[in-house]
Amino acid sequence: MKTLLPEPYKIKMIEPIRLVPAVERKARLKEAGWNTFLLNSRDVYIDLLTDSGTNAMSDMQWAALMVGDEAYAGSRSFERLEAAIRDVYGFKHVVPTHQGRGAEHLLSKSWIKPGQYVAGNMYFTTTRAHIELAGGIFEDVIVDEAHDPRAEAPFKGNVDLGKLERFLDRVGPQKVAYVAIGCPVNMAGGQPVSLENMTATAALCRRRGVRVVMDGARAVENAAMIRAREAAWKGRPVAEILKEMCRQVDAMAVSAKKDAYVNIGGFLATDDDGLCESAQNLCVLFEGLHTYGGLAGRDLEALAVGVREMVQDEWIEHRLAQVAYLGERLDAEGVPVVKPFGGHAVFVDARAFLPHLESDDLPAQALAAWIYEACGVRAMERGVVSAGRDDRGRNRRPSLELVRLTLPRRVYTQTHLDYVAREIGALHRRRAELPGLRFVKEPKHLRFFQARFEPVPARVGAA
Ligand code: PM9
Repeated sequence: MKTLLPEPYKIKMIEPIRLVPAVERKARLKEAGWNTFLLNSRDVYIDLLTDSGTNAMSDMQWAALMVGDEAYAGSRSFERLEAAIRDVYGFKHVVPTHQGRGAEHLLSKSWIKPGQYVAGNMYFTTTRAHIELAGGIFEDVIVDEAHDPRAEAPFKGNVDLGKLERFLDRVGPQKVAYVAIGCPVNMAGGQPVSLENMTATAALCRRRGVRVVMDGARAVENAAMIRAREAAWKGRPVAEILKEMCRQVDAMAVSAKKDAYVNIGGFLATDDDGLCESAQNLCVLFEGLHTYGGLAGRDLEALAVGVREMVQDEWIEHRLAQVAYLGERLDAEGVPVVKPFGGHAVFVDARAFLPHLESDDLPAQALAAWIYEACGVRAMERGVVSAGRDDRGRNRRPSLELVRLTLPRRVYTQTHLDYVAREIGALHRRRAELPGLRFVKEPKHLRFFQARFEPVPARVGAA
């Protein structure tokens, strides 16, 4: 197992955490309806629910908050953000939004006509929800390896060009609003897309007159994986690779709560004047004026600094090394994990962990609950619950049934990761005792956030 190089930072401010006793964890889990999203953070010891908005800002980001220009219109903070995004990503226009789904909303409403398709490399929850709200239909064109947690290809996030071409032939390019490339693919285990594949996808779309959009929430992590895995780009600066990725697409929707180390924010970036005009106009309806998009001036400042910090190679290298370290530790404990490791999280294969459970026993939802109960670590389900129901009301049954252990940036140390691996390893050794769950409350939209569950009675005796 590789050793983890020391963090490229030291800690200046701390926030206490506490492992609540086992009986309390059991009670809190029941109160939360066995949904880790409904736990209170004070009851969580190590919080690996998400890396979204949970990052630690740098001293320079905190300092930047103080110069936030809170003018309603024409704020200097927006100018600084716009300049940072132009420099780092290379797009001409920037429309800020309160977070990523705000940008998805503006994009979907601007470019999707009801009945049109959006083809992409696997769905993401909020992205598909906004495609569908705009009247669009999502079509998955990711490579087959992405659906296999045990396949060890370096770029399991790639678009399958054959699938995309056949799809365009079948429906006709005029029925396709755009092709969306998630870089990397969150729901597939944070798997990256190669630059070769992005370039080929963009060329195919250009030939067929179809626009291409990037989900850039973790584009820097994707760039760092290209640098590590793609021969033509080996060792190149992440900043250079990121710019090249952006050159391939017509627009990019970004949740800035990931790569850019901030706690809130998002934006839409493009060179397309028409999209910019439409998004700016929708922005005033749904987000706020087009120079603040629902954010305070200080948020824009912290983001402007974060955007420049995120492409520094030593930061991103350490992040990827932390994720790989946790993955290798879990692997050594015998815990089935998705490989290769992605950039933001280690994904546990819940079907392989709990082979005695059926899909209707919601193995990943159950495993996330039992991990919390066992050791106070909060994780997230990424399986049948997250996938929701199709337009006929049937449960979608994704090939992957995963529990995500997500690392917030610059928050936890190696000892925290060692604890997580050791405790989940111990849980794995008593996996046969663990029951499944079933829904008792199922909200209509993005059900995984607010659903409530209970243990499957037939198996409760075994727990
Ligand atoms: N991702 C995550 O934890 C937070 C919400 S879902 C639990 O992974 C991608 C690839 C994302 C993403 C959010 C969004 C939406 C878009 N694309 O949460 O609205 O991973 O900022 O971004 C979450 P916002």
